[in-house]
Amino acid sequence: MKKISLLGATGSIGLQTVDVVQAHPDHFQFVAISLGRNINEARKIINACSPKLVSVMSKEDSEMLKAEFPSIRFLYGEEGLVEVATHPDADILVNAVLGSVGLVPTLEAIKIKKTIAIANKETLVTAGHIVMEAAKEHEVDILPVDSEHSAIFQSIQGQDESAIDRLILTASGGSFRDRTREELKDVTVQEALHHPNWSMGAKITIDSATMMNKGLEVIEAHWLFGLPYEKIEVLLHKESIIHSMVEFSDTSVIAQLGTPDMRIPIQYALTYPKRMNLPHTPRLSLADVGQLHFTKMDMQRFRCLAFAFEAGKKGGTMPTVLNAANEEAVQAFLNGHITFLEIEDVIEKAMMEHNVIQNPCLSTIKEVDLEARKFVKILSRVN
Ligand code: MN3
Repeated sequence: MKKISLLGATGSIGLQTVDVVQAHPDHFQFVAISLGRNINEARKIINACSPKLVSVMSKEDSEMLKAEFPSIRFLYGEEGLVEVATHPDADILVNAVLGSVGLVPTLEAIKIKKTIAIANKETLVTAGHIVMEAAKEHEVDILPVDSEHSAIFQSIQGQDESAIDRLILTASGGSFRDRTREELKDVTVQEALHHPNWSMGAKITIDSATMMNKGLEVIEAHWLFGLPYEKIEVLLHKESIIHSMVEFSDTSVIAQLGTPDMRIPIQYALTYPKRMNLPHTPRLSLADVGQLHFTKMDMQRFRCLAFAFEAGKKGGTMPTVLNAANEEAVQAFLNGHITFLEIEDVIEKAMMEHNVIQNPCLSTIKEVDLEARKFVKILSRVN
């Protein structure tokens, strides 16, 4: 029986993690979960999984739930997240929380040698140097949950890692793959929220349409697999069947394929290095798929991807600015304050404005994050 702590239980990855755990009640058990404000969903998960500890965002919600479930311990806020992440009974922490709140709990879990399954992009994008160093120091595995990184991770099992020449991350292209920049000028929030292959939350769906999601994944891949940005490539692959590939020095390429279903990489992180059946996911039929398509990425068309490579190469605090500016810009777009293409403009301006600080500590990262957000808010006429 593997005991699991889960940060971000009611998000898209969180709910699919609950799904995987419920599909294998003899193998997996939740001991602690955290969630934000979705109390109705929380009740369902608590009833189905009976964790020992639940952390929510507000004190009021924690008190209300405590009255309903007296045998369960309830906490709230940042302290609650750390308690969930470091629960003594857990074997593995699944970090599926949105935003930078996942960082400190993850570092605390690493310190007490919990295996980390990471789906929270900000943790590696903003503090990859700190997280990977801590993981090395405490001999902790950081297991990828995102489909691209899981594909790379699966492709390098048993391989000579010193012979890796290139990581090739595939990108579906998001909701606007086939549109020109001219055609992107007036797109609506509704159009942007419609993703052809994956069903995800609003923020990541917009990030897929701008290609920022892939950009953040490039930075994550750099930290997870320790390769320079020159050895990381993105390839447009609209079917989302090949989830990513690795090229070795003898020119061999190993790829991981599968039905686009996030429960596959989530489950692999939970069962690693073993595998288990996944009852409700349809098997991949390449005969039905028929054709797979690949196109070189156009960096002028997808400017956010170019920004991410630039931020990654500049290093230090620049990825924090990229991420914070993007979060605020996406929010401003969703709220109707800026247009779709202005997301790119404000990120570019925020990056131009910033003087990189190399090897930042947590408090510097936090400061830079707040500054970049403030800058974007003013720029996008929110304040
Ligand atoms: Mn992905």
